[in-house]
Amino acid sequence: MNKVIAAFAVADEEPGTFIRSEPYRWPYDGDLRPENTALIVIDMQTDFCGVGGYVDKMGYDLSLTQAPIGPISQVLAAMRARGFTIIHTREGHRPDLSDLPANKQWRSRQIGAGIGDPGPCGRVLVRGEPGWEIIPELAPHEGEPIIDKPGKGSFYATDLDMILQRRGIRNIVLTGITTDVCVHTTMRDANDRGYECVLLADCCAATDKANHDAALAMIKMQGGVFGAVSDSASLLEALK
Ligand code: C5J
Repeated sequence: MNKVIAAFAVADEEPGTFIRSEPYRWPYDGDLRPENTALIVIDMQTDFCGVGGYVDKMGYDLSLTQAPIGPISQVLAAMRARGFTIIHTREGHRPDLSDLPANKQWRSRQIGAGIGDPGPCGRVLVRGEPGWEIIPELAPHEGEPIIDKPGKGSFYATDLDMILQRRGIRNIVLTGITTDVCVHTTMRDANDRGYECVLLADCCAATDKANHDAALAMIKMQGGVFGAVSDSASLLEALK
């Protein structure tokens, strides 16, 4: 990580718990506790990182979207052990496709991965199909909410905001795939809703490395226009 700000130089002077991140140490006020902070793991489904899934059918390099699996596992274990709220999301559509916009289906067919069409992992991005399942390595534990979303953002047409509000969550740690699409859409929306967000760079990936890098750069503009960017090692260090 370049240009790490002097997070720990002032950490002794200001009370609180902070994660080393850019462009500011996160959260902004040091109020980081299991009671007010959630980890969201976005769309770690076979369709986005497994052989025969949606991303594979589109012809993208699966090693990119598989890379965050290890770092997310570590963060999940550490945050679970400390009692943080853990939330998983899945992108997918009803089997009758009544929640699939016609233009989304049309575009997916142009690139050879028609949503709702049969594929090696069942019907592409359809709820209940093998490809739609969260990968076993990151399987949700009993009691961890799973948000089923028809779109890219995790708030649109879901009860995510209600669940976060009921639990008193105000900080969100974002992980998952893909950085530039579902993770970014969720982060932008969460930021507008007043949540304090950090994205863990090595716990996210895009189908194109340049898009991943650009998505990180966008967050860091304007003093952290959508929040901050950190990584798994910095989070684990702060939780020690
Ligand atoms: C995409 C996602 N990329 N989970 N979905 O279509 O980012």
